[in-house]
Amino acid sequence: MASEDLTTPKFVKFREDSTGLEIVYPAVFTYEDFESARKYKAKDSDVYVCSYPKTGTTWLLTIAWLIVHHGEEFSGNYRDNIPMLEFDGCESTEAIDDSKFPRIIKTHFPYKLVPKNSKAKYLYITRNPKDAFASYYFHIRGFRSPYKCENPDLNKLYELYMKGEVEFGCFFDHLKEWYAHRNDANVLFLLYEDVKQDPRNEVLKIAKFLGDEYEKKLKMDDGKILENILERSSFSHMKGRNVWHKTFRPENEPFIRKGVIGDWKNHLSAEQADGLDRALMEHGKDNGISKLWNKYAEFL
Ligand code: PPS
Repeated sequence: MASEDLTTPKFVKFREDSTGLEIVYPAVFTYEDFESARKYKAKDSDVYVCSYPKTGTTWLLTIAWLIVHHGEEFSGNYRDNIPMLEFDGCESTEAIDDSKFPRIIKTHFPYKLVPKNSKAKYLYITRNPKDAFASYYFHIRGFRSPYKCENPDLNKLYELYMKGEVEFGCFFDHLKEWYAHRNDANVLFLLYEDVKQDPRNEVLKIAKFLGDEYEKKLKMDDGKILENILERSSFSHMKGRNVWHKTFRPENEPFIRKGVIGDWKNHLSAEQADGLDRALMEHGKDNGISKLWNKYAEFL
């Protein structure tokens, strides 16, 4: 019997019969997980944090949580407070109390699969694909069992990534779909790099988008709430909290890992970096996504 390849992560593809829509999940998930997520009905008050994997989701979730809770952190594990729709499903998402504060929901679903409500708010964050890919490699090193991959190989992962044969499909398709909705009244489109460069400005922008009441609150009391939010969403503070998937990952593979712009230079070959640059240009020909990171050219 051929021995199992433990260097390549494994995925499963699901197809929804009623719509024909397809989605790729890490290998351990089932069609029932997907089906359950698709049953969730978006509420007026919901705040969605939407993204392709490894683009700053957890950071944006933390910022959104802090804004909505006036600077107070959640207690306990983060996924007990913030459901991930596609993995936790409808029931667990509905079980999160939203009687006092809006429910904050994490999702990597592409635009067409996210539950829609014209009153709900949708934050989308993206990050340059070279850093997103490098971060994804470390993600799989930390979560080996969901991908049935004991010894992930960066080169093999790169091949799958370039073909879009990884969870939630192709980075560029995901970005293009959401980018087309960047000017919708209830969508705020953000760059990881902008949050990194000027967190104060981006936090204020997010608060204003979530509602005037949040923006006003941030400025009250000599800006004390704003300062708390900036401190509690900083990389060093978040890294120090033992609330991120604490039971799953080995000590030496932290989920809050490095948090910088340009770390891909330490991990990707010149060919791999070129390949991702060219893919961005190709996919961005007619829509503007290829220019998103022009102002960060010195780092990228
Ligand atoms: S996931 O698994 O898809 O939800 O991952 P995601 O949260 O989208 O991305 C993880 C990367 O974001 C970095 N991160 C941060 N960077 C800067 N500041 C803060 N506060 C912060 N919090 C998380 C995290 O370290 C991952 O990036 P890398 O490059 O791997 O360090």
